[in-house]
Amino acid sequence: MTLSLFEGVTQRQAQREELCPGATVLRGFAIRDEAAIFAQLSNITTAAPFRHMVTPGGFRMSVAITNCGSFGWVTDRTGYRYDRANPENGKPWPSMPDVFLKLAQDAAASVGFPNYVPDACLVNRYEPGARLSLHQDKNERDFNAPIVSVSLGISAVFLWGGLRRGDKPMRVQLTHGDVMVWGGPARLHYHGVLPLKDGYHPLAGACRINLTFRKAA
Ligand code: MD3
Ligand code: FE
Repeated sequence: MTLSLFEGVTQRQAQREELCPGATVLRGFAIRDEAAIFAQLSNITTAAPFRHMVTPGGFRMSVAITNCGSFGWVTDRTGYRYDRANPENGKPWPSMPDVFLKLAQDAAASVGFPNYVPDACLVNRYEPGARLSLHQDKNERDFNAPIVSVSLGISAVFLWGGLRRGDKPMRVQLTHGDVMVWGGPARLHYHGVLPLKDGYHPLAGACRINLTFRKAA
């Protein structure tokens, strides 16, 4: 059966959820590129393997990370920052694949952020038990640019808080292919991820991968 134009439109709207002004979930938006994304991830992680970085407080992050793009997010005992070089080998991060850039730009444009040019893509890998405690992303120079995040692999529960750490967060299930755009008034909200449960995804295996696109410089 073919959908009428009206049904097609309603269906498209239903896949978009606004968590609050400036924060929108686009359900399944990345499915169209899933094969190309995993092919590129394999190249990226061969050149710049995932590793567990240490926070300024001396804790090993349960989430393993790597980056692509002109800048990569790094942490060590001296602090959090964006760096052009991978501290592991001193080399520049792998460049941002066209399919990543196009996906991030299309997602941003579809919720009202045209001309988005991210220069950093942080790749997070969660294995069962890995979590991200509530935090704000404020190492970027320009808070006017949105952040775009792409969830892949096993589903996770995302915590979406307010502007103060103590604001009670809402829980949002994020599944493979979901893309979120965070900008404007949502840009500095606290957020985190609950410990990942066991699971399996045919493309990602027993983990969750999250890409976050940022304008760092
Ligand atoms: C809301 N990553 O890398 S993505 C992070 O699922 C991070 O790996 C989580 O938080 C993850 O910093 C969440 C969604 C996300 C990313 C950045 C944001 C939400 C955000 C920045 C500002 C507000
Ligand atoms: Fe974050």
